[in-house]
This record gives sequence, structure tokens and C-alpha cells, in this order.
Amino acid sequence: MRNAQWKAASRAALALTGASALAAGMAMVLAAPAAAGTTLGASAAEQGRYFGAAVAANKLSDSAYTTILNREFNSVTPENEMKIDATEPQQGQFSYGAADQIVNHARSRGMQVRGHTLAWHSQQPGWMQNMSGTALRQAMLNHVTQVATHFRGQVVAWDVVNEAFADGSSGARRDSNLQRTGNDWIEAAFRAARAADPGAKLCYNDYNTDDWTHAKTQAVYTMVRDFKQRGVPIDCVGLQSHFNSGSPYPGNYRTTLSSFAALGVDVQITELDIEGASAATYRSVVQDCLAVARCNGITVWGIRDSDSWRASQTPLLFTSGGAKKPAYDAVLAALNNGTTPPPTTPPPTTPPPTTPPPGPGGCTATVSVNQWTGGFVATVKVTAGSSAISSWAVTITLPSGATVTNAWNANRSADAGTTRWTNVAYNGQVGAGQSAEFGFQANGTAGGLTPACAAG
Ligand code: G2I
Repeated sequence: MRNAQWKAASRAALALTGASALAAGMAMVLAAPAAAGTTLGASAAEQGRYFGAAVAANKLSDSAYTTILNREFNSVTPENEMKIDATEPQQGQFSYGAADQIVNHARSRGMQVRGHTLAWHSQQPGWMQNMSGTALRQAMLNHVTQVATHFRGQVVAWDVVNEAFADGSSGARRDSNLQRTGNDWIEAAFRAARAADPGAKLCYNDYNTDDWTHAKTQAVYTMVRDFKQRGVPIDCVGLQSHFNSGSPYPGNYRTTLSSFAALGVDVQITELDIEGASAATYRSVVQDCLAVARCNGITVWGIRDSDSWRASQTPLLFTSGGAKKPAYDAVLAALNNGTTPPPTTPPPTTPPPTTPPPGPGGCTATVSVNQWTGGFVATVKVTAGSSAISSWAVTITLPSGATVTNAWNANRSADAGTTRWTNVAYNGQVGAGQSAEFGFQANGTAGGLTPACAAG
């Protein structure tokens, strides 16, 4: 918040020209009320969010396109260039040219990059379409590892798995060659992604998951809740939010966003477009995101209508000629009027599990380490003894020189020396003999880590 206010004040200062700045004096200028933001990215940033667009590498030579991109957006998602067919066209032969071009364009201008997507039933290269079973599982995991490693440090969030659930009322997984390798293919992909790039937020991304009452939304929610309970490394849920007459913006969209957020994940609107680009509907989407503290940002799926995969629906914020549409004005105004509420925990949407009384069984903790030169990721497994526990605390002494830089699924008390880790809201309750997992990334060398566990 302080950062946002500073940015607003700096912009107000920059907006004043020489004479008035001199007359006013810097102290007064900095005290002036913030002017409203004038671009999507800057206004979103003042709300602690990003505003992004899907970008195609072959349009980066179109100056009308890049003028809007560079002016308005502070996040970029490659539209097709990071997909499996683009990055591994032949098995074991990786091709990053077009994706690197987008990443370099974005990062050299201070924009962040969302990676899309590591594992998907669609846009598979021919060699992968023809695979099955263990060979496919291994090929998928190798793909996740190689691509996430290549972009390590450059991508803030990955759509690790895309569109794995079926449409309709079944709530089932989508049938695909990846699904037929075993139901655990999704969590296997997330674990591989975490190991390859521990600094990136790992998202599950899907469409038709906007309406809270839909079976597909509930099925994704149930999977994410299960992943959080079992310590599968997931950090965010992407709602594509392609809205049209067959799949309209639902009145309960905010409930969907806040319900996912209450699981302890971030929520990102990843591929927004709205048939006809109703200004009112775009405004509602922005307001819904701003109302949910863990809704990090919005990406529109293209810049001008002519860039859209559904160009005939004119679903975007700019005309094919590059002019701002009424929806653009509505989005900008919503971003400028928005407020960031303090993080709140919405009412639980499913009954919380009953709290078992603390038992005498205590807990044990084990740690596994993935070390590389200069750093490591430690994954810690907390296992309850003969009785269920309702909270836990783990103490781990790090060797000198080792410093924690990032952690998930636990609160920590120190970054070096003796670190103490306590459960977060969703993983303190562990049944007798059951386990929860948390993890952290650190600089330095792990050596032999000896965790000690105490149960509540
Ligand atoms: O389908 C809309 C989106 C749904 N969610 C996942 C996204 O990854 C997906 O994006 C679209 C791209 O916008 C299209 O540009 O994914 C399509 C493929 O599933 C992309 O279309 C493909 C065409 O099918 C190819 O023929 C074409 O070569 O775009 C390619 C590059 O222009």
C-alpha cells in the first residue's frame, strides 16, 4: 500500500511541469492528492495488481500493436509460444526462440511474464499425441522440467496444467492421453514444476470454472482443496473467463474468486474476453477482482479485436484500428476507483472439518532436499502419531550461510539459524498417521537437516 501511494505521489509529481513544480515546491507536490492512473498497467499496479495481455511473437514487429502493448500492460502471457508443440516440436529437441522473444520484449520493459502452459491435452506435438502410459508420463515430466528450468527466474507464474476437467455436469477429469497415465498426473506435473523453478507461482488454469454452481468449478475447487491439504505444491488458480452468450459472466463470479482464495491460493483471471465487450461486464469483472485480496491480476486474451482468437465477437478493449473502446474506459475507471480491502477470510463454503481433541501421539518430521549449486529446496513432511493433531510446529537448524528466500504451506519465524515453522490455517489438522507437507527454498548448502516436530 505504501508502495502504491508512493507511486501515485511520484506520478503526480511527474505530471507537473517545470513552472508549476518550481512554484509549488517538491514538498507540496508530493503532498498533492494522487491523479488517477492513465494506463491499465499503472492503475492496476496502484491496486497491487497487474494488468496483462496475451501476446503473439509474430506481432511484435507491428508497431501499432507494440505501441499499445508497451503503453498499457505490465504483464504478458505468450499466446501460443510456450505450448508443448512450440517448445518441444520433436521429442527431446527444445525450441524457445519465439517464447524468448516475447519474454525479452516484456522483461526489458519491466513487464512480468505468465507462462502458459506446461501440460495440456491440446496443442501437443505429433510425437506426444502418439504416446501413452509410462513413456508419456515420463515425457510429460521431462517437458515440464526442461521448460520450467529454461524460463526459471523469468516467469512469475506458470499455468502448470491447463484444462484438465470435463465440461458438463459430471465433475470428472477430461479424458486425454495424459489422464490415462493415471489420476496423479496433475500433482506429478506440479511437483516437477516446483523442483525446476521453486520461485514461480504454480497455477491450475481452466475455462467454464467461473460460475460457482457449475460442477466443473466445484470439481476444480475440490482438487485444489485436496492439493492444499496434502501439500501438493499449488499456489494459484487461473480462471480463463472467456465470456460469451453460451458462457456468460455469472453473478456469483466474486463468490468463485473468494472461495478459491479462501483455500490459500492466489486467483488470477488469465484469458479474459467478453463477447461484444460490454463495458458494464468488464467493469464488474475488475470490481470483483479488486474485492478479493488474493486476486492478483487480470490478463485479456489479446490486445485489439483483430488479435482475438474470436475476432468476430469483438471481445477485447481496443478496436482493430487500435482505438480504446468503452470497455477500456470502464476498466480503467474501475481500476482507479477500486480499493484494496484488508485480506479477509470469506465464510467457509463447505463445512470445516471438526477439530479433533489434541492427542498424546505427537508428530514426527522428515525432510527431503533438492540441492543445486548455491541453493536448495527442502520439502518437509509432518506426520501425526497415533492420535490426530490440530496444530504443529517444526524446528530446523540451517547450516551457517544458508538463508531462506521463499516458503510455502507454513509460517516461519526466522530466515537463518534455527528456523521455526508452524502450520497455516488449512494444514494444521492432521489425522492419526496422516501427513501434511510444507517446503522452503534457501540460498546456500543444506547439509544434513534434522527437523524436530511438536504437536498441538
Ligand atoms: O482457445 C482459446 C484459449 C483457451 N485457453 C487456452 C489457450 O491456450 C487458448 O488459446 C488459443 C490461442 O488463442 C489460439 O491462437 O489456443 C488456440 C489453440 O488451441 C490457438 O489457436 C491456434 C490455431 O489452432 C492454430 O491453427 C494456429 O497455428 O493458433 C495457432 C497460432 O496462430
